[in-house]
Amino acid sequence: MKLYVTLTSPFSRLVRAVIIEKKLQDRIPVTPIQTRTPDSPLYAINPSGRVPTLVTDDGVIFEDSQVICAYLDHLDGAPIFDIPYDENRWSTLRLEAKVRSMLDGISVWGREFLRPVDERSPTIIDHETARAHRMADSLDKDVADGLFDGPLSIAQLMLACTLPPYWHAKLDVREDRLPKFQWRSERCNLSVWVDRFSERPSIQETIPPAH
Ligand SMILES: N[C@@H](CCC(=O)N[C@@H](CS)C(=O)NCC(=O)O)C(=O)O
Repeated sequence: MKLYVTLTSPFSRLVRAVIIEKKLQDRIPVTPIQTRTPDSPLYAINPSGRVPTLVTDDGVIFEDSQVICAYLDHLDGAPIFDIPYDENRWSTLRLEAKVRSMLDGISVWGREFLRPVDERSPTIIDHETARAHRMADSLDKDVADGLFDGPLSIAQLMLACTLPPYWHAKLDVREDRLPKFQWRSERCNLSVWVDRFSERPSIQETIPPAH
């Protein structure tokens, strides 16, 4: 089994965090691979060229962090991230979808900053900036309401992977990519929660490199 990632991809980071939470490090080597280049070696493995990509021992190719996380969670027959069919099911699913939605937007936003300056779209940047701020406000309230308390969940891991990579105080070198998103200011609940949650080894050990 092999997991292809880029070390800066938040979707890959989520899967890497799940591998650590599930103590699967010895079983699933994490292999960084170049993406978004005309000759990326990933194209021969996964036609979409996206990470995370998981290749199983049988040579089956999985993509998409949600599916890969669920697959890995079930490998040992003792899943910890399954969402039970109880009265909390829909609120848990709703929260996970909300964080994923923010991450999707932030990825589009971040991608604009990877383009040469004269190819960036101010329209997309403005749209995604506004979306990210609205969602950070709303998530700050969700945290205050205790929605991110409780047992470990994919929504929690994803939230920690969504906010810090580019804007964690310790990684402020990345702020040149997304200069307008100061997500911490006036979002105390979110900021405190992210810092506390980020003490987990699965988050610490997957911090993206500065460059
Ligand atoms: N929905 C996918 C998104 C994966 C994704 O967008 N990956 C980006 C990196 S963050 C990628 O591989 N981009 C390469 C490309 O667009 O060619 C997931 O959850 O895994």
